[in-house]
Amino acid sequence: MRFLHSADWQLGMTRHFLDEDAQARYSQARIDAVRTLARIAGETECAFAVVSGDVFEHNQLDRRTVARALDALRAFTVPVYLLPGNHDPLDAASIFRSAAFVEGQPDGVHVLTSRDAIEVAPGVEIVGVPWTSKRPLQDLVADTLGELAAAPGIVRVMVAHGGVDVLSPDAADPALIELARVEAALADGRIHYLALGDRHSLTSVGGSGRVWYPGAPEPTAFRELDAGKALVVEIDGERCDVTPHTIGTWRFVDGTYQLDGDGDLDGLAEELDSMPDRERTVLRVVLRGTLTLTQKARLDDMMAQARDVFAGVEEWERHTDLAVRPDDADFADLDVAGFAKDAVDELRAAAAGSDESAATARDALSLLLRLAGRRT
Ligand SMILES: [Mn+2]
Repeated sequence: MRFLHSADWQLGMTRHFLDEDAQARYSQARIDAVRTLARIAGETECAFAVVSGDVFEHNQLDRRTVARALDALRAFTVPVYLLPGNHDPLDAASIFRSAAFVEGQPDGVHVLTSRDAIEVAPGVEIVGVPWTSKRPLQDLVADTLGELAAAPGIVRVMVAHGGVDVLSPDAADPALIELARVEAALADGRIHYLALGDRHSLTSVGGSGRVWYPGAPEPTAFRELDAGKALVVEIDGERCDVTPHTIGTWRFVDGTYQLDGDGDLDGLAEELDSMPDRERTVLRVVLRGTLTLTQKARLDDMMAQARDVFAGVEEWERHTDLAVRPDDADFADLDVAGFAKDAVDELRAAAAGSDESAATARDALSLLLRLAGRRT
């Protein structure tokens, strides 16, 4: 018995560091990911697919986003079971009850609206644990396990959402899933797999090999460790084999660069040029070191060019520590005269200080050098 386990699609998500054009490509990639999941479910001969919560970014999305999601879901040739999570809880305003969803819902797409066991194939049951609010006040998985009895001959997959106590630093959260209870239920045969969602990084929880977060199918943030995957789970008697498949096409890349001269800038330029899939890569850079004004102008040019080709380039201000030191050589062959030369001399005098106006003067000189076309 084989099935596909995905989660955390969060369709409709926007990212502040993407411009309009990159955001459109990112949204499309996330819809395409749904079709990739459908293809993999077919190719690996899965009996069904589960999405363990947070299918949608929130409950108030425009009709078009819902319609496009449902259109992509039509690509599945096996039944798909969607679980409401904390982003899209099954409350009064649930997106799963919206006209856009209900009118467009394909036949094979089901929403897990209750904790009742559903027979999805001969001898196979799903037990969903839907979120009905954004902040449950108890461990919903423990509650549901308490209502279950082992059913000999039935393979049971529980589909749930949220943090697990052994991984969460926030012990005060009453909704945390207690892993010990889950492992007891696996041991006595009440369930055979717990399909979780919420963490965007692929994660196996505990020692059973039967409790997994597949992670988001496309990465959504820099801190994620192993996003862009989905799982094909095969349960056969005592065996449970879990195989990750790569779905995602976008990358979030962190880089820290020590820049103390032209050699370091050459290295940075080479690294940016050799990165693959730049139009689908969001870069976050931490810049450290000391550059002359001319070198800073060259760096600004490089970053401007990178912004043109990468999906996004963020300078991580909080960790950036880049000093700019005007150097006589910066101005040696700057060909200005008259009032322009007077302005340069005034700015150079102002730039020597350490206050805010000195920083402004250095920025102005750096821009002047850039505009004057200096490169070395
Ligand atoms: Mn979540």
